[in-house]
Amino acid sequence: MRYGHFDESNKEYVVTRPDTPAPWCNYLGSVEYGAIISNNAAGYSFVKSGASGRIIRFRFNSASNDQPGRYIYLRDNSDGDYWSGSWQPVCKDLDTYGSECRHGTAYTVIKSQYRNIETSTAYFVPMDKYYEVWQLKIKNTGLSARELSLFGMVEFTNHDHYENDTVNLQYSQFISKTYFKGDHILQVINENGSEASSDVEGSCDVMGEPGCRFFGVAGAEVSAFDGERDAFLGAYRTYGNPKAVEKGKCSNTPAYNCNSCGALQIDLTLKPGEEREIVFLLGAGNEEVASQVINSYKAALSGGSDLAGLQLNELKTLWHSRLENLQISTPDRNFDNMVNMWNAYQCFITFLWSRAASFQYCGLRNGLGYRDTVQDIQGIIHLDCNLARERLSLMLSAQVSNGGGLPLVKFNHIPGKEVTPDESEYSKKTGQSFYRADDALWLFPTVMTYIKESGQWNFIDEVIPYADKGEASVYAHLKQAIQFNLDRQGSHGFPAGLFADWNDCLRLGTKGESMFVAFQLYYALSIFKDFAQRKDEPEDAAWAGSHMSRLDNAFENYAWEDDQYVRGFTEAGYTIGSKNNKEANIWLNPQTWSVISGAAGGEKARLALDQVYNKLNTKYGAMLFYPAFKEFGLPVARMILFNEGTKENAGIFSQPQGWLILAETMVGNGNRAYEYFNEINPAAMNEHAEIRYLEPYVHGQATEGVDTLNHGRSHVHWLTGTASTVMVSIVNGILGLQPQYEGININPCIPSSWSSFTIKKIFRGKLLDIQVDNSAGMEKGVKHLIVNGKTIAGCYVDYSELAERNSILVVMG
Ligand code: IFM
Repeated sequence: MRYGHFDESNKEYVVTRPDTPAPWCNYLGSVEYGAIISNNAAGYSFVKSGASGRIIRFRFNSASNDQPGRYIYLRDNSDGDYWSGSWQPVCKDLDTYGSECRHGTAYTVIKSQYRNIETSTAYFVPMDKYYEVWQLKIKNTGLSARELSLFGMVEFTNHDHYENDTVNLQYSQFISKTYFKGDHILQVINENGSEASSDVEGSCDVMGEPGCRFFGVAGAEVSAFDGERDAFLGAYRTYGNPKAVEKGKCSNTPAYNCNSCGALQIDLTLKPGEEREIVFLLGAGNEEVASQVINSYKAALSGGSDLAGLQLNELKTLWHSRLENLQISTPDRNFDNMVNMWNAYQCFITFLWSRAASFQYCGLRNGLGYRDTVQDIQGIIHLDCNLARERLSLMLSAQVSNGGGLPLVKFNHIPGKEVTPDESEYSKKTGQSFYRADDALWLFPTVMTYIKESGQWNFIDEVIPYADKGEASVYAHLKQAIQFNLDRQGSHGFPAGLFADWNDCLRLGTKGESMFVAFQLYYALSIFKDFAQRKDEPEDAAWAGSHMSRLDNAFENYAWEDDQYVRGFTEAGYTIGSKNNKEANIWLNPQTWSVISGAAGGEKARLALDQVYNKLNTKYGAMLFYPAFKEFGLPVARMILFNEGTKENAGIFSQPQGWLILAETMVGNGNRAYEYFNEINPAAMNEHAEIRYLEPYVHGQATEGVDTLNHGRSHVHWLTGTASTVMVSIVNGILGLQPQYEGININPCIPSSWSSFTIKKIFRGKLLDIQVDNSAGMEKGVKHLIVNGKTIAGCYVDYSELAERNSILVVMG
C-alpha cells in the first residue's frame, strides 16, 4: 500500500494519505533551535537539546505516538463543525477531508481541504533563529462567505528538562505561568529565579534567569486565548475535541500551577475566493524578543512583503545547494531519490543531531557518541568538506592521550580538560565507565576520506589537543589510536573487544577478542602505512606493515573456517561465530570487514561473501547473524535480551547493509551490490509501506528478521549510522567516485543492466559532468575515460587534467 510519492523536482516527499502506518517525520531548524514534525504536525521543539531544552511537550510512546503537536483548528461558526489543518488531531473522515503533507529540506508544508476551505501551513525555523514559523494560508474556495474561528495551539512543557516535565509534576507544575500579551502568550518558567543548570560546576547555589517562551500571531487580531491546557481542552477530553473549539470560544484562562499552553483564537470572515495569510510564531525568548519577532512579521504582512516566504526560500537555497554537490540520473528512480535527496539529507540530519531527537529518543545522554559521530562525518564529506573537517577536529580532540576515544563526548567538551573512563568521575558525569574497542579506529577511514576529497593533505600535520592532556599532530593521534588496540590484546594476538566493538551488545572484555576490531585494526594499519609512506616515515611504515603481516597470519591460523570468518573469542576460549556452533554460527560483519579491510582477497573474499548471500540474506536485507541466540548469552552476548530476529539478535541491522554493499562492489559484484541495496532501499518499499512501517524516504536502525511475526517491519527512524554507511557504499562503491590524493578514480560497480547513467559532482570546487557508457553490459571495469576530449586509459583522472567545468565520458568494458 502506498501513502505518498516523491516529488523529485522540488526535493520533497508528498504524503497523500495521512493515516500512515507510523508518524512520518521531518526535521526543522538547526542545532540551536531544533524541531521534529510528523506528517500530521505532531512533534516537539527544543533549544539546543531535546532532553534539557524542551519547549513543546511530546508524549513518547502514546497510543498513536503522534501527539501533541503544532495544531491549527478551524471552526465553521454557522454550524459549529470543526476540523484541523492537519488531519490529526480531529481526524475528519477521509472521504470528505483532503490532506497533503510535503516534507522538504528543513521545512514541512501541510495542506487541508474541507467544505470549501483550503489551508496550507508551512512549518520551518528561519535560518539562525530561535523560533519557528507556522505560515498559514487559508482560502475560501466556495461561493458563499464563511464565518470562521481559527485556533492555533501548542502545549508547552512546564520545565526545560524532559524528565522533570514528564514525571516530576509536584515540582514542574508550580514553576510555570502564562500571561496574555495581546498578540502572544508568554510562558515564564522560574519567574522567581531558578537553580542554574547542574552541568555547571557547583551550580546548585546559583540563581539563574527565568526561562521564557512565546506563542504569537501576526496577520490577524486575537479574539480570545487560553494559556492553560486543560481550560482549552476541557476535562476528560482529548486533542480531537477541545472544549474551546467545540464551543467556539477560548476562556481567557492563563496558567498558574497547572499545564501551560499557548492557544490563540482568531475570528474571521472569508468572502468567496478570498485568501488570508496568518503567521503563528513559537519560540524561546521574553516579551521583548517576542514583540520584536511578531512585529517583524506584522510589518511585512501589512507592507505587502512576504517575509516568511523569503525565509523559506533562503532555507531551500541553502539546502539545495548543499545537495547539488552530487546529483545523479540512473535508470532507477528510487536509487536516484535516495542519492540526490533523501539519503544525503538524512546524513546531514544525523550529522547535526547525532542520536539526540526523534520519536524514539530525545537526547537524554547530552553528548556525541564517539563511533557514531566519526562515522556520521563520512556521510557528508563529499557534500560539505568544511563542516566535516570542523567536526573531525572536535572528535580528534576527544581522543584520550592513551589513544582510545571518549565513549561520550559531552556537548560542552573542553579539550585538554576532560576526565577519562579511567577515572570514576567520568562515569558519574556520563554514565559510561569503559572504553569501547572500536571508537578511535573509525578515525582512519574518516581522516583518509576527508583528505582525499578535500585535497588538504596538510591536515595530517595539524596539531590537535587530546581530550585529557597534551597535544599531537593528526598523524600522531592516529598512531596512538593503533597503539591503544595493540596494547589491549587477547591470546590469539587479536585486539580485545573491551566493553563493546561496533556491536553494543557484544561484551568481550579485556581478554576476549573481536574479529570486527581486528579487521578494523588491519584497515587502520594499512591507511596509516600509506600516510607514513607519503610523509616519508619509513620506520612507521615498516612498523605498520609488520603488524599487518602478524595479523595476516593470525587470521589464517585462527579466524578462517573453510569458507567464513569467525566473530571472536571469549575470555574462556569459546569461539563466537564458529560454524560448529548451534546458534549464531555465521555472522555478517566479519565477512564484509575482511573484504573492506583488505585482509581477505580473491577466493577467501568470494567464499565469505557467498556465505552471507546463502545463509543470511532475506528479501529485506541480510541478518546480522543466524540462528538467533536463545541459550548462549549474558554476560558476553547481551543481544539475547532481544526477541529473536530483532535488532542485534539476528535482526536485519541496517547499518551493516552498507558495508555489505561496499564489500560486494570491491570484489566487482555490481548485480549483487545493487540487489542488496534494493532490499533495504526505503524508496523501493514505497508501494509496501504497510510492511516497512517507517518513512519510505529514510533508513531506520533495524528491520525484523525471519524469526519474527513481522518480517520486514523497520524500527527507529532517522538517526542511525545507516545513513552514512549506505551513502558511502553508494558513492564510493556503486558510483565508484573515489577521490585520491592528486586526482580521482571513477570506477563504477553497477548492475549490468544499466547501459548508461550520469553523475554531476563538485570535486574541490570543479564540476565533473560525468556520463557513464556501459553498453558493454559490465558490472565493473573501465576501459578508458574521455576527459574534455582527451582519452585516458583506465579510470584515474589526475587533478592537473581538470578545468573548472569538465565533461567526462567513462567507457566501461
Ligand atoms: O554501533 C551501534 C551504535 O553505536 C548504536 N546503535 C547500535 C549499533 C550496533 O550495536
